Amino acid sequence: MWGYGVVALCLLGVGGVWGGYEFPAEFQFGAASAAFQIEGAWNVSDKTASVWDNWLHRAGSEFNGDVTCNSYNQWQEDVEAAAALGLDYYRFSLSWPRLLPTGLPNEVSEDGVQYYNQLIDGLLARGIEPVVTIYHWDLPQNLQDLGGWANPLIGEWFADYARVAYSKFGDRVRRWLTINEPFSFCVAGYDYAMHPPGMSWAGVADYICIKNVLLAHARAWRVYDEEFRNKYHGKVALCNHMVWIEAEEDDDGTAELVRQIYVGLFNHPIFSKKGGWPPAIEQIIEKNSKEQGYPRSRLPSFTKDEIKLVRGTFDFLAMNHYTSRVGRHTREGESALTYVLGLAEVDGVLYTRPEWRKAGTSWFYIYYEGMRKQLKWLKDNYGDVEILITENGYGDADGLKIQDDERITYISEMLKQVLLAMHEDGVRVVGYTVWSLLDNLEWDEGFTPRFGLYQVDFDDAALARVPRASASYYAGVITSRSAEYTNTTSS
Ligand code: GBH
Repeated sequence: MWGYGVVALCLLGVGGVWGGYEFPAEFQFGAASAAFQIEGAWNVSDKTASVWDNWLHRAGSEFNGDVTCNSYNQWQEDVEAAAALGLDYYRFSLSWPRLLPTGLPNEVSEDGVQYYNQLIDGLLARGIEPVVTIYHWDLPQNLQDLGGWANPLIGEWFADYARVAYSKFGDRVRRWLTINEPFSFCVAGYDYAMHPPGMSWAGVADYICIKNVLLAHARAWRVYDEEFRNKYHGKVALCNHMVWIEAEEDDDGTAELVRQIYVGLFNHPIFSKKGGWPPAIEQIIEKNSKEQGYPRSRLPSFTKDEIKLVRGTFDFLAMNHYTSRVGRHTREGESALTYVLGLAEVDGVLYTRPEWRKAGTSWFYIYYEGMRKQLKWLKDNYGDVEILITENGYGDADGLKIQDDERITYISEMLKQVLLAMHEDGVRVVGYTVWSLLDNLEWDEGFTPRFGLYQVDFDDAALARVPRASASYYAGVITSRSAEYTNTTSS
């Protein structure tokens, strides 16, 4: 089907090394946001505090989410911005404490429901599909006080919350993401205290969090499957962050072990035929734990029933991808530099190559080929699954800036890698989502990193959404089905 376009472009010599492939007509383009990062209105009506409200209200924090983009009141401007791009879908998240003030479903906030009803209906009226993340990190503080993601009951609490979301919005929402990036909150929240709840207990607390997330996702997927699928015919998936782990030439197998930790822990239990933890990692952590004097593995095991509960709980695979690292074994005299999610289990270190340019946030190094390699790895490990790229985008620290050529280059190069993965590696990618529609509150990094296709000046009370050059580039991608970017505007 793509053949004609490819041949034509090659004859014209436009293709370059990436082949000049085009996106098929059914491929979809979207943009994303998350409730805490854009809504503001943190205490209106019956909404209670989330862990992020409280985390950024602590003494010494120079910013908070009280207003941010004020999307709670200015959501119509977000819909207009999405419509101006010609998006097929807009991915946003529901705020748990806005919908369920106690965290539990005994009370459902009418104002909360009305807010999301308006947004969903507003999108549909402009022909934009709402793709809804049920949980994007803003846990009700009430539930955190009971242990949050470390309390095994969170699986029931989350499934109850998901049931409310499906029953209120499932008539109009056909694609659901249960939980956004457990890697991020289980690691930044439990390994090194950069996110709430602010623990630093790598190798114990992070693993408990991950196991509970998998069970919570699985229960929520099964609620949809058993109670809503026949009526609404929608799709549900867990949404995972994936850092591509590149191997050195003399790699001794460590890089693949790190992949099985960074991506495998979150995906193997769901997508592999057998289910459960990646076997190699499970064995290594059990052995390490026993040698360290623990009575059993620090990686909590799954019972047979839990393996069955989690296995197969997907309708597609949702991947957020931004950046890559090289992973290798520590060298003689070098101690493990980081103990971040299990690296120490395999004596691994991560670093970046000098040619991988750093973008505008601490963790963001650019390696375009990582996108293609990560997609291919997913196919090799989990088979021919439908993949939706639920986030990719470019964060700069350049302040207000309309002519954002670096962002355009990044998106364009990443889209070329997606096309290569689809055409040359046969990976079934069905859509691509830019993070983010708007500049917003970048969690612990405040308002400095900017990811928006639309600029927002947070010092201006109007909080106008102003399209950047990347917005018109992306609108062009959507109509032309091509990733090509010709820089004609700047010198
Ligand atoms: C995603 O996180 C999030 O889903 C989204 O909300 C966010 O705004 C967007 O991407 C852009 O960042 O210890 O230095 O790694 C991307 C992955 C994982 C990057 C957590 C920041 C914590 C700081 N993030 N990580 S660090």
